[in-house]
Amino acid sequence: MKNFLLLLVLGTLSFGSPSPAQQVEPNYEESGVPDYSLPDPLRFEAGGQVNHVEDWLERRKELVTLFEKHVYGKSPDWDGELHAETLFENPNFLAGKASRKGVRLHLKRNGREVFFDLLLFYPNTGQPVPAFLGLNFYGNHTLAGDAQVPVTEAWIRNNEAMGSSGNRASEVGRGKRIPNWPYEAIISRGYGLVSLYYGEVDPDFDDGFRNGVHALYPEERRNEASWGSIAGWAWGLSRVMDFLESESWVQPEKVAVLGHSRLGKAALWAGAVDTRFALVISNNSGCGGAALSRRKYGETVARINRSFPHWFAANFNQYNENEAALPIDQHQLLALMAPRPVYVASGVEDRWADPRGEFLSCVAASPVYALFGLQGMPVTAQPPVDEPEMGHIGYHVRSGGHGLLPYDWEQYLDFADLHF
Ligand code: GTR
Repeated sequence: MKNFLLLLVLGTLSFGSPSPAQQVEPNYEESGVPDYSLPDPLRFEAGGQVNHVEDWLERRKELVTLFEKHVYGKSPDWDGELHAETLFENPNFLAGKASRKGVRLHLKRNGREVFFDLLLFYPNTGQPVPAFLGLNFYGNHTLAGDAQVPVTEAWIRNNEAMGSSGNRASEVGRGKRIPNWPYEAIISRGYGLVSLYYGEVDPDFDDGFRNGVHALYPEERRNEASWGSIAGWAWGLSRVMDFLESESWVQPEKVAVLGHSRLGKAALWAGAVDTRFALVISNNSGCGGAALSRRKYGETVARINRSFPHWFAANFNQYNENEAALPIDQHQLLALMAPRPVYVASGVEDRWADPRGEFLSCVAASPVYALFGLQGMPVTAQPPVDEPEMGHIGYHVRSGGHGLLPYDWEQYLDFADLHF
């Protein structure tokens, strides 16, 4: 009898039916997209229409609070000390056309310290210039062909091509990401570029939020709406902005924040909570970024929460297989940029990120721009491949797959020219 019971228990454990999310294959068919209706960005939770910009500013606060509570988690206010240490400086970069420097930002709070390294490039025009700011995936040395930029010592994802193993980076990755960060082209167009390694801001693994910038707030009692890693990366971008406000080469009122993929999600959240970012760019950010969650196309809320439990607030799990219950959807995240320009880019083969859902999000955010008398997304039908559309919301679907490519940068530079 005992053995029989044991077998029964084991049987339930090993042969128990998988949860619905494990069974479901990602949907890549338009016909498989459920019927859905999107929450209205211009309607207060209690009802009542947003008719004026003043109403929107109230509604905006309500939306930020909803995204904090249900999606990204609430980041703490920064009440520590920021100290910038110059690591190296080369005023004769690119045959004297530009400067490049390395700066270590030390964040100190209540006896604790976290630091991350910035790599800055800017044209030697003698005038302050606009700039792009973005987190990178594999360390600042991947944006440099020479040894002046040290290899990051922080935790890193293992990747053979980038030469990282045992969660440590190596010289193998040096310069490998220059094509994704074409600083020469950016500089020749009159812009600066600031990049930093995201793993120095918050290592990308589930450690119970003890390391990275979370470690600066040990007194924080975590709850279902506490900040996850995406919010941590976004918070780090705001600290870089604090620093840039004191830099003489840059026009701090013309800083565009940009990110690819998970870092595109972080760039959007940074732009939503910190209005100092004058322009916001999402490159292939997909689920939890620019794509509409309710479409359940490609990556879904359930998939992303199970694969990356540390990215979002714990509350976001309530919406696994339950997107219709979300009080927000991602078009409202784009709307939080208004009236500032925002650009969303997809890759046509990057179906996991739902290119069409990213485009529809731009369309559904546009009424908020209209409230400001601005044109958001100029078209309502998804433009053909490699034909960008630029209103105050920009969009393109590029040929090819998931990646931050020179083609994407050309559009971002044009979009910045248009608006700066
Ligand atoms: C994927 C994840 C996406 C995207 C991507 C990336 O594994 O499912 O949401 O963020 O990683 O960051 O490259």
